[in-house]
Amino acid sequence: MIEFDEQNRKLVLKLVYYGPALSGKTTNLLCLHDQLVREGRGELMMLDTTEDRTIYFDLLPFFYVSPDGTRIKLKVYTVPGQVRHDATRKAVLQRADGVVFVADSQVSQMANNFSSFDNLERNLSLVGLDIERLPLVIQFNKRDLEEVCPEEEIRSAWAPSGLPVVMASALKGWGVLETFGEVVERTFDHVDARHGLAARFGVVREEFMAAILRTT
Ligand SMILES: Nc1nc2c(ncn2[C@@H]2O[C@H](COP(=O)(O)OP(=O)(O)OP(=O)(O)O)[C@@H](O)[C@H]2O)c(=O)[nH]1
Ligand SMILES: [Mg+2]
Repeated sequence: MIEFDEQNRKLVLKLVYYGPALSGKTTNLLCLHDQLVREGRGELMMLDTTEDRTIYFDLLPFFYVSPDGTRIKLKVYTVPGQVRHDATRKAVLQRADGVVFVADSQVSQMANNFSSFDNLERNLSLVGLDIERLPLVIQFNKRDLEEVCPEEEIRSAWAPSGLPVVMASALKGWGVLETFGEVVERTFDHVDARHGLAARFGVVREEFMAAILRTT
């Protein structure tokens, strides 16, 4: 849920990268950190990571100041995917304004993707968020690998959900910006429709998107 400070014209939006263990959530943030310009982008904080596994969360902040001085902070988190860290996942998911579900495209990982998505649905409802209304983007990562589920199969399986599905390789650096752009755009529109970002705060969507997505 968006944090407002109307008097100081400051808002904070929270985005969460969710998904099974080792699907590439942290790699997505590393890639965003590399590809997006330094100006407006904070440093990537990797909290309590052992052997490349996220134990608590990773956080990458972005800052935007509109021409008339409204400040928007975008906090991008990842959750730990390992099954045993469910309490942490739930804590990180609280008050999310938008979610990216990072699935692992490998055929061998399809069951893990399903159970992680079930876990997302359950945790969203436990923290009082409605999956039907929350901005949600699906990413199928690791497309560079051999044994992956065919794209057409994935697209037809997800078509009934109406959710955007992006193919990616966070390791190679493609599909990551597209995924991020989709979730930022949807989140902006969702918050704008409910709270009037444009009308109340004078924030112009195109300017905001262009500033956030500037690449090096
Ligand atoms: N081939 C390939 N490997 C990837 C890709 N993305 C991530 N990986 C690798 O997969 C492993 C796990 O990546 P992470 O980004 O740490 O995964 P995670 O989802 O953050 O994992 P947890 O923090 O344990 O939930 C690492 O060895 C990455 O280099 C990809 O697109 N292709
Ligand atoms: Mg991680």
